[in-house]
Amino acid sequence: MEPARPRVLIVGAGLAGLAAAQRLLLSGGSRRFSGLRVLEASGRAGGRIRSGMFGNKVVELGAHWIHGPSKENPVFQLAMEHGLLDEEAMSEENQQVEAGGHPVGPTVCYSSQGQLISSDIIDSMRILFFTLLEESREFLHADKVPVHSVGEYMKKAIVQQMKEWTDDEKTKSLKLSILNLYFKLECCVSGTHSMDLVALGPFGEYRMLPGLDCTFPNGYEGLTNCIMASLPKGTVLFDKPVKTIHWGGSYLEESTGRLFGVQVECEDGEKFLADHVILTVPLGFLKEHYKTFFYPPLPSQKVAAIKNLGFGTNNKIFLEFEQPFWKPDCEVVEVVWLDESPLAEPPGDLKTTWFQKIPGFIVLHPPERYGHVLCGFLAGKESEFMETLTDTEVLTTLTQVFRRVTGNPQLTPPRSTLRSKWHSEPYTKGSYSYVSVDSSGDDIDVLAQPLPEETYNSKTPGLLFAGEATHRTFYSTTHGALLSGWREANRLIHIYDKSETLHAML
Ligand code: 6YU
Repeated sequence: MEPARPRVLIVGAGLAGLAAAQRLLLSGGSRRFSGLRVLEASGRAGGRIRSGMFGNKVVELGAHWIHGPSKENPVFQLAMEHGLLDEEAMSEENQQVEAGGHPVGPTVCYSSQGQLISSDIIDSMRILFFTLLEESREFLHADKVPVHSVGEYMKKAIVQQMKEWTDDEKTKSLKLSILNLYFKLECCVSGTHSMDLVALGPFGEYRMLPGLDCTFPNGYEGLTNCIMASLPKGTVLFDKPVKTIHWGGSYLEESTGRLFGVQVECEDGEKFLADHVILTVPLGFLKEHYKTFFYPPLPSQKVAAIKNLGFGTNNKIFLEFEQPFWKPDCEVVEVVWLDESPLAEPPGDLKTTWFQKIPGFIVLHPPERYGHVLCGFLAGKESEFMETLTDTEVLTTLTQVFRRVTGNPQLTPPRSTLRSKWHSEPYTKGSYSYVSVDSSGDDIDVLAQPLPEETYNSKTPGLLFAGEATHRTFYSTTHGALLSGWREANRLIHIYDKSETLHAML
């Protein structure tokens, strides 16, 4: 008799979950796997890929760029196949650019005292910062690290560098303030409150692909929409938050008489049985719920990985102006807060200083598409605090900032604003993962390890883990999420390929 087709459930309809579903279906679809369903807590697909309307413009509240859009990047490949990118982004020339994850266009840099800062001093500090950051990636295979964190390493190196500075005190102080701006920027890139929390040893494990980071002219969500459209109708069940996953047991389905290894219980009480569950919920959600989300509880190593890996907040604030106060070719508006320094304690009172953590605002181009829109980035505790404010409070505060830094007290306030609030999202609880000082790349592998753990006579894994935080070298990115979904789908396909071959031989 032919064995019953395995039943697979996926939890989460972000890129990892959708990619896993699509791959399983392409591998033989319903002929091979029965009852494939994706349970999604929210009312939409895409997860942290989230394009939204700002007036009549499409903007990204989540993922912004394809990082390293070139041959090896599967998000880039898919986006090209579906015709979602513009000509320039797809050009061979763009694919070969080695920007090291930090492309820079024409920038205007204001000081908090209302002066423009000269591009010479900005450039020299930018070069210093990114040289030191690159050096921080060189400890991957070192036997010992000099300090625990990227932040500590860079600050020590800056202290050394300062010994060679012959400038007057005012210039030295300005240089430190500029370096502090880049620390804040790097907090946004790494999704952390402070670079002192980012582990030095594994920092070089994150892989940067070549290519000039590009965006989706009609929204990143076009990508997840294409995958959604390829799935049979009804595959994704929306507004189905999962409450508990009972794994490692044996559950009888009365209607079929079949036994299943996993039972998934939703918040609304509905229960689903499956042979395999691919879990793609964000690490932020796991950190908050791991104690009650799994029965039996997870093995201690898995719990340690969940607790120790980093998951921070990075938010965006979009501001639309009637008229730009920046020049037409300007791509970034930066603000340097004088008297701040990476070597000093950051300002303590979130209420009165949260906005000083914003390193800058990118200008959305082209203006024919976006009008005059700035997008500010803000990471860490200040970002989480910002989520608690009203739109009016944010808009009023940022108007004061722009008036102060441009020295124009009449500057017209932005006419509207739109923000992300990723820390307050109950099914995300932050933005993306990083390898914290309490963890290492091995924790990412532990997080990705299916359960029950493989032993020579174990059953096939009931519970599989995907999502950006499970990809050892591309964590925190959309391509990491996509590859992790494919990885877990392939794991199941491979298991059944082997057992089908065995079956045919008998
Ligand atoms: C990228 C970029 N980018 C900015 C901002 C954010 C992110 N990323 P999902 O969360 O998508 O899906 C899980 C689903 O599960 C979700 O739908 C939930 O509702 C659901 N769920 C949860 N609980 C559930 C339950 N109980 N029951 C049922 N369902 C449940 N990535 O490539 N380029 O520009 C940015 C950026 C503000 C928030 C980003 C970017 C990250 C990606 O968005 C993210 O990795 C993937 O979308 C995650 O997909 P997923 O499927 O795993 O989860 C050296 C070194 C440094 C390392 N970092 C450098 C890289 C920097 C990263 N770049 C970030 C920058 C920006 C601006």
